[in-house]
Amino acid sequence: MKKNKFIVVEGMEGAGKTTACQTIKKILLLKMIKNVIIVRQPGSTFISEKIRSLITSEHKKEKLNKYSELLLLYSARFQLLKNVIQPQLKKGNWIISDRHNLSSIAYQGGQGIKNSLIYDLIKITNKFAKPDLTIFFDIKQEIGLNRIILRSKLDRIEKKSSIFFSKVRKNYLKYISLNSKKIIINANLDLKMVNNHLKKKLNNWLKNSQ
Ligand code: T5A
Repeated sequence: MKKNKFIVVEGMEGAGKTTACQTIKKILLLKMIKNVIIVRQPGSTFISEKIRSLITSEHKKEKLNKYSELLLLYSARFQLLKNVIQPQLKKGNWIISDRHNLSSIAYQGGQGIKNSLIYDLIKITNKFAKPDLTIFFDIKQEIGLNRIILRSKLDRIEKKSSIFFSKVRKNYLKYISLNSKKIIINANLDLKMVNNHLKKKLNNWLKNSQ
Protein backbone atom coordinates (compact mmCIF):
# COMPACT_ATOMS: atom_id res chain seq x y z
CA MET A 1 0.00 0.00 0.00
CA LYS A 2 1.15 3.57 -0.77
CA LYS A 3 2.86 5.03 2.29
CA ASN A 4 0.72 8.13 2.57
CA LYS A 5 -2.84 9.09 1.66
CA PHE A 6 -4.75 12.36 1.58
CA ILE A 7 -8.32 11.73 2.73
CA VAL A 8 -10.94 14.48 2.57
CA VAL A 9 -14.16 14.45 4.60
CA GLU A 10 -17.01 16.51 3.13
CA GLY A 11 -20.64 17.32 3.86
CA MET A 12 -23.04 19.98 5.09
CA GLU A 13 -23.38 21.49 8.56
CA GLY A 14 -23.95 18.83 11.23
CA ALA A 15 -23.28 15.91 8.87
CA GLY A 16 -20.82 14.53 11.41
CA LYS A 17 -17.54 15.33 9.61
CA THR A 18 -15.55 16.33 12.70
CA THR A 19 -16.78 13.24 14.57
CA ALA A 20 -15.94 11.08 11.53
CA CYS A 21 -12.36 12.40 11.28
CA GLN A 22 -11.66 10.92 14.73
CA THR A 23 -13.41 7.64 13.80
CA ILE A 24 -11.35 7.37 10.59
CA LYS A 25 -8.16 7.88 12.60
CA LYS A 26 -9.23 4.99 14.91
CA ILE A 27 -10.07 2.73 11.95
CA LEU A 28 -6.61 3.46 10.46
CA LEU A 29 -4.95 2.77 13.81
CA LEU A 30 -6.59 -0.69 13.88
CA LYS A 31 -4.81 -1.26 10.52
CA MET A 32 -1.53 -0.21 12.20
CA ILE A 33 -1.54 3.14 10.35
CA LYS A 34 -0.34 5.40 13.15
CA ASN A 35 1.08 8.45 11.39
CA VAL A 36 -2.19 10.30 10.78
CA ILE A 37 -2.72 14.06 11.02
CA ILE A 38 -6.20 15.63 11.13
CA VAL A 39 -6.64 19.17 9.77
CA ARG A 40 -9.70 21.35 9.28
CA GLN A 41 -10.57 23.88 6.60
CA PRO A 42 -10.53 26.73 6.79
CA GLY A 43 -7.88 26.50 9.51
CA SER A 44 -5.08 24.42 11.01
CA THR A 45 -2.26 26.95 10.57
CA PHE A 46 -1.78 30.21 12.49
CA ILE A 47 -2.82 32.37 9.53
CA SER A 48 -5.56 29.99 8.34
CA GLU A 49 -7.19 30.02 11.80
CA LYS A 50 -7.22 33.86 11.74
CA ILE A 51 -8.90 33.67 8.32
CA ARG A 52 -11.38 31.10 9.67
CA SER A 53 -12.53 33.47 12.39
CA LEU A 54 -12.89 36.29 9.82
CA ILE A 55 -15.03 34.04 7.63
CA THR A 56 -17.27 32.53 10.31
CA SER A 57 -17.81 35.67 12.45
CA GLU A 58 -20.59 38.19 12.00
CA HIS A 59 -19.36 41.60 10.81
CA LYS A 60 -21.92 44.25 11.75
CA LYS A 61 -19.99 47.15 10.14
CA GLU A 62 -19.24 45.56 6.78
CA LYS A 63 -20.63 42.73 4.67
CA LEU A 64 -18.14 40.12 3.48
CA ASN A 65 -18.31 40.07 -0.32
CA LYS A 66 -18.65 36.59 -1.86
CA TYR A 67 -15.46 37.03 -3.94
CA SER A 68 -13.52 38.22 -0.89
CA GLU A 69 -14.86 35.18 0.98
CA LEU A 70 -13.71 32.86 -1.84
CA LEU A 71 -10.21 34.37 -1.91
CA LEU A 72 -9.94 34.27 1.88
CA LEU A 73 -10.89 30.58 1.82
CA TYR A 74 -8.25 29.89 -0.81
CA SER A 75 -5.63 31.91 1.08
CA ALA A 76 -6.31 29.69 4.10
CA ARG A 77 -6.20 26.58 1.88
CA PHE A 78 -2.89 27.52 0.23
CA GLN A 79 -1.29 28.20 3.64
CA LEU A 80 -2.44 24.78 4.87
CA LEU A 81 -1.40 22.92 1.72
CA LYS A 82 2.04 24.54 1.52
CA ASN A 83 2.91 24.52 5.22
CA VAL A 84 1.25 21.34 6.52
CA ILE A 85 -0.37 18.98 4.01
CA GLN A 86 2.36 18.87 1.35
CA PRO A 87 5.33 18.55 3.77
CA GLN A 88 3.56 15.98 5.94
CA LEU A 89 2.63 13.83 2.93
CA LYS A 90 6.27 14.07 1.77
CA LYS A 91 7.33 12.73 5.17
CA GLY A 92 5.05 9.74 4.58
CA ASN A 93 2.28 10.81 6.95
CA TRP A 94 -1.44 10.46 6.26
CA ILE A 95 -3.72 13.51 6.20
CA ILE A 96 -7.41 13.58 7.04
CA SER A 97 -8.88 16.96 6.07
CA ASP A 98 -12.22 18.14 7.46
CA ARG A 99 -13.41 19.84 4.20
CA HIS A 100 -11.45 20.82 1.04
CA ASN A 101 -12.16 22.09 -2.51
CA LEU A 102 -15.57 20.42 -2.77
CA SER A 103 -16.82 22.71 0.04
CA SER A 104 -15.96 25.74 -2.12
CA ILE A 105 -17.75 24.28 -5.13
CA ALA A 106 -20.79 23.59 -2.95
CA TYR A 107 -20.93 26.77 -0.80
CA GLN A 108 -19.29 29.47 -2.94
CA GLY A 109 -20.91 27.91 -6.01
CA GLY A 110 -24.18 28.13 -4.05
CA GLN A 111 -23.60 31.87 -3.73
CA GLY A 112 -23.45 32.26 -7.48
CA ILE A 113 -19.70 32.17 -8.11
CA LYS A 114 -18.91 30.57 -11.45
CA ASN A 115 -17.34 27.12 -11.31
CA SER A 116 -14.71 28.12 -13.88
CA LEU A 117 -13.26 30.61 -11.36
CA ILE A 118 -13.27 28.02 -8.55
CA TYR A 119 -11.69 25.43 -10.86
CA ASP A 120 -8.83 27.84 -11.68
CA LEU A 121 -8.08 28.00 -7.94
CA ILE A 122 -8.46 24.21 -7.58
CA LYS A 123 -5.79 23.76 -10.29
CA ILE A 124 -3.34 25.61 -8.02
CA THR A 125 -4.25 23.50 -4.97
CA ASN A 126 -3.68 20.33 -7.02
CA LYS A 127 -0.05 21.35 -7.54
CA PHE A 128 0.47 20.93 -3.77
CA ALA A 129 -1.57 17.76 -3.20
CA LYS A 130 -4.57 15.94 -4.64
CA PRO A 131 -6.99 13.92 -2.49
CA ASP A 132 -6.73 10.13 -2.77
CA LEU A 133 -10.23 9.74 -1.36
CA THR A 134 -13.23 11.97 -0.58
CA ILE A 135 -15.71 10.65 1.99
CA PHE A 136 -19.00 12.51 1.56
CA PHE A 137 -21.44 12.53 4.48
CA ASP A 138 -24.80 13.12 2.87
CA ILE A 139 -27.38 14.69 5.20
CA LYS A 140 -30.73 16.43 4.79
CA GLN A 141 -30.19 20.09 5.66
CA GLU A 142 -32.88 20.19 8.37
CA ILE A 143 -31.40 17.18 10.24
CA GLY A 144 -27.88 18.66 10.11
CA LEU A 145 -29.03 22.09 11.21
CA ASN A 146 -31.00 20.62 14.14
CA ARG A 147 -27.84 18.88 15.38
CA ILE A 148 -25.95 22.19 15.22
CA ILE A 149 -28.73 24.12 16.99
CA LEU A 150 -28.67 21.52 19.81
CA ARG A 151 -24.91 21.96 20.16
CA SER A 152 -24.27 25.74 20.02
CA LYS A 153 -25.10 29.18 18.59
CA LEU A 154 -25.18 29.40 14.79
CA ASP A 155 -22.26 31.18 13.04
CA ARG A 156 -22.48 33.62 10.07
CA ILE A 157 -22.73 30.89 7.42
CA GLU A 158 -25.03 28.60 9.42
CA LYS A 159 -27.55 31.48 9.63
CA LYS A 160 -27.97 31.59 5.84
CA SER A 161 -31.33 30.72 4.25
CA SER A 162 -32.68 27.25 3.55
CA ILE A 163 -32.70 28.17 -0.18
CA PHE A 164 -28.94 28.65 0.03
CA PHE A 165 -28.47 25.29 1.78
CA SER A 166 -30.60 23.48 -0.83
CA LYS A 167 -28.24 24.90 -3.49
CA VAL A 168 -25.26 23.72 -1.42
CA ARG A 169 -26.65 20.18 -1.18
CA LYS A 170 -27.53 20.14 -4.89
CA ASN A 171 -23.95 21.16 -5.75
CA TYR A 172 -22.52 18.52 -3.41
CA LEU A 173 -24.63 15.76 -4.97
CA LYS A 174 -23.79 16.87 -8.52
CA TYR A 175 -20.03 17.15 -8.04
CA ILE A 176 -19.52 14.12 -5.79
CA SER A 177 -21.20 12.00 -8.48
CA LEU A 178 -18.42 13.11 -10.90
CA ASN A 179 -15.66 12.06 -8.47
CA SER A 180 -14.31 8.55 -9.04
CA LYS A 181 -12.37 8.42 -5.74
CA LYS A 182 -15.25 8.65 -3.30
CA ILE A 183 -17.22 6.97 -0.54
CA ILE A 184 -20.76 8.19 0.23
CA ILE A 185 -22.21 7.70 3.71
CA ASN A 186 -25.87 8.22 4.64
CA ALA A 187 -25.31 10.67 7.49
CA ASN A 188 -29.01 10.91 8.44
CA LEU A 189 -28.70 7.65 10.38
CA ASP A 190 -27.75 7.31 14.05
CA LEU A 191 -24.07 7.49 14.92
CA LYS A 192 -23.68 3.74 15.46
CA MET A 193 -25.04 2.96 11.99
CA VAL A 194 -22.96 5.74 10.41
CA ASN A 195 -19.80 4.38 12.06
CA ASN A 196 -20.58 0.80 10.94
CA HIS A 197 -21.04 1.92 7.32
CA LEU A 198 -17.92 4.07 7.47
CA LYS A 199 -15.83 1.21 8.87
CA LYS A 200 -17.05 -1.25 6.24
CA LYS A 201 -16.56 1.10 3.26
CA LEU A 202 -13.22 2.48 4.43
CA ASN A 203 -11.78 -0.99 5.12
CA ASN A 204 -12.89 -2.04 1.66
CA TRP A 205 -11.17 0.98 0.13
CA LEU A 206 -8.00 0.33 2.14
CA LYS A 207 -7.95 -3.26 0.91
CA ASN A 208 -8.21 -2.18 -2.73
CA SER A 209 -6.11 1.00 -2.76
CA GLN A 210 -2.51 0.94 -3.98
N1 T5A B 1 -16.94 26.79 4.15
C1 T5A B 1 -15.85 26.02 4.38
C2 T5A B 1 -17.21 27.32 2.88
O1 T5A B 1 -18.19 28.05 2.68
N2 T5A B 1 -16.35 27.03 1.86
C3 T5A B 1 -15.21 26.27 2.05
O2 T5A B 1 -14.44 26.04 1.09
C4 T5A B 1 -14.97 25.74 3.37
C5 T5A B 1 -13.75 24.91 3.61
C6 T5A B 1 -17.02 26.32 8.62
C7 T5A B 1 -17.90 26.93 7.58
O3 T5A B 1 -17.13 27.32 6.45
C8 T5A B 1 -17.87 27.07 5.26
C9 T5A B 1 -18.78 25.94 5.59
C10 T5A B 1 -19.05 26.08 7.06
O4 T5A B 1 -20.24 26.79 7.24
P1 T5A B 1 -16.98 23.84 9.57
O5 T5A B 1 -16.84 24.35 10.93
O6 T5A B 1 -16.15 22.72 9.14
O7 T5A B 1 -16.79 24.96 8.41
O8 T5A B 1 -18.48 23.53 9.30
P2 T5A B 1 -19.57 22.74 9.97
O9 T5A B 1 -20.07 21.82 8.94
O10 T5A B 1 -20.51 23.78 10.48
O11 T5A B 1 -18.94 21.89 11.15
P3 T5A B 1 -19.77 21.23 12.24
O12 T5A B 1 -18.81 20.87 13.34
O13 T5A B 1 -20.89 22.09 12.64
O14 T5A B 1 -20.39 19.94 11.54
P4 T5A B 1 -19.79 18.50 11.38
O15 T5A B 1 -18.32 18.53 11.60
O16 T5A B 1 -20.28 17.94 10.13
O17 T5A B 1 -20.50 17.70 12.54
P5 T5A B 1 -19.95 17.22 13.97
O18 T5A B 1 -19.20 15.98 13.83
O19 T5A B 1 -19.30 18.36 14.65
O20 T5A B 1 -21.33 16.88 14.62
C11 T5A B 1 -22.27 17.89 14.95
C12 T5A B 1 -23.11 17.43 16.16
O21 T5A B 1 -23.90 16.32 15.78
C13 T5A B 1 -23.57 15.16 16.56
C14 T5A B 1 -22.20 15.45 17.17
O22 T5A B 1 -22.02 14.77 18.38
C15 T5A B 1 -22.26 16.96 17.34
O23 T5A B 1 -22.92 17.31 18.51
N3 T5A B 1 -23.58 14.02 15.62
C16 T5A B 1 -24.64 13.20 15.50
N4 T5A B 1 -25.82 13.15 16.14
C17 T5A B 1 -26.68 12.16 15.74
N5 T5A B 1 -26.42 11.24 14.77
C18 T5A B 1 -25.24 11.25 14.10
N6 T5A B 1 -25.02 10.37 13.14
C19 T5A B 1 -24.29 12.28 14.46
N7 T5A B 1 -23.06 12.60 14.01
C20 T5A B 1 -22.64 13.66 14.73
